[in-house]
Amino acid sequence: MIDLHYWTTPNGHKIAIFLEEAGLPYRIFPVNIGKGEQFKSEFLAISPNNRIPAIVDHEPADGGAPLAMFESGAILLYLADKIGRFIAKDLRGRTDTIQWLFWQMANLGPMAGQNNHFSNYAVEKLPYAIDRYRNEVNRLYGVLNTRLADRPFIAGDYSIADMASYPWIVPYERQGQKLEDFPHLKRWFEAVRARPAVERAYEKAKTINPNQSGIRTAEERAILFGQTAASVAAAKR
Ligand SMILES: N[C@@H](CCC(=O)N[C@@H](CS)C(=O)NCC(=O)O)C(=O)O
Repeated sequence: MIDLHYWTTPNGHKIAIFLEEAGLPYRIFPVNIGKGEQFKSEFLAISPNNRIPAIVDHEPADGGAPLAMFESGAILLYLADKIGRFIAKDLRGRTDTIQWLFWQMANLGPMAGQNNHFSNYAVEKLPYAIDRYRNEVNRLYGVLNTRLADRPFIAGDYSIADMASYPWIVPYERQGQKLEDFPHLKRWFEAVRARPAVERAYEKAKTINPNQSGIRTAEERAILFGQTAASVAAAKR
């Protein structure tokens, strides 16, 4: 049994998609990040960066105590290795999958996150910041589009690299991007979206958090956008 500590955001969707694809038994522990539940001491004990997602694997391969993990890329890699699926077994295929997984973690996710912040959440509309991140996301969508020109999925076969990137393409409109400009990305996006496991993951999200609008209340904004080291230190006391 896997415990998934989760909220209905792109990084959360990645792991829900994996678990649905894998058919592994799992239970969801919602962590409402708008309400500050990421600062609860039980959650910080498994995710010290106060971010979802995190997992606890109650049956790790070494037969030892339950194993807790945070960081979605590390979790995807761990789970893929655990079941021997969604990552190529040969050296070159495995390396390819891992490098595109890291590409998502270091580029597409953080840049899309900042793009969303400055375009949709920042009270002060800063043209420099908005342009900077929208352009960078546009560049990254272009990188993915080129990558997908001559293969069905990011690392050839469907893999954790696709599960990591897909949730960051879903909000392409909020990202100020047009899928029509990226035909290979669009074809891939539609293929991943049509997978029954992906559909199930997003359906489950709606039951956990019916408010998928992305609109934040003043209370949520204070919790999410005003964090300093003191926020975590205060939570640990
Ligand atoms: N690199 C981390 C990023 C996780 C992350 O940013 N999670 C967001 C939701 S998508 C979160 O938990 N935010 C809570 C907060 O900002 O306090 C990962 O991929 O797991």
